[in-house]
Amino acid sequence: MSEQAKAAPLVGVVMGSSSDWEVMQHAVAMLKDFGVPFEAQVISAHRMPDQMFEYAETARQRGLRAIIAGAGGAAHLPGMLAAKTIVPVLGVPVPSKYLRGEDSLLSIVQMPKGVPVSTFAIGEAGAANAALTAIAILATTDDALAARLQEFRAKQTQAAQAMSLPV
Ligand code: RP5
Repeated sequence: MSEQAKAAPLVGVVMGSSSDWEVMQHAVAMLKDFGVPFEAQVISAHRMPDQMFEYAETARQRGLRAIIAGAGGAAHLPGMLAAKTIVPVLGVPVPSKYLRGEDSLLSIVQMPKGVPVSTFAIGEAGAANAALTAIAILATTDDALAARLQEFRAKQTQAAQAMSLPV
């Protein structure tokens, strides 16, 4: 088992169904790349409401510093988690079958005032960026992680500067 897998998780990645994994794996991949200890599991708001509440209620005492929650359709998982914890909840709208995730986006982003969910883009970019935001939160008190995040950004700058066009 890797050191990362053995360490107490700092970020929780949850999703409403295993069908969300195709998108949510991009959050997990980013956390792995940065060496951030995480846990990942299916927690369904409407199929596992009691476990969802328990997860949120115990998140802070278990040491989680951010929760990345992905869901599709009537995507109430991030909002309901946020209702039960003060750990920052980062919501990822997963593309849905009929409305392509616009339903997921609107149901996650439109939280009433007082219980925020930080909401990201639909799909892969949102999952990766939610992880990068969790990393940025952790980096406020972790200089080594902050340096890795700076390096990540610098590589993107270099890649953009090296781009050429066929003209
Ligand atoms: C939501 O319903 C899940 O987050 C998923 O995006 C969607 C469909 O779930 P499955 O029917 O594929 O299990 O709860």
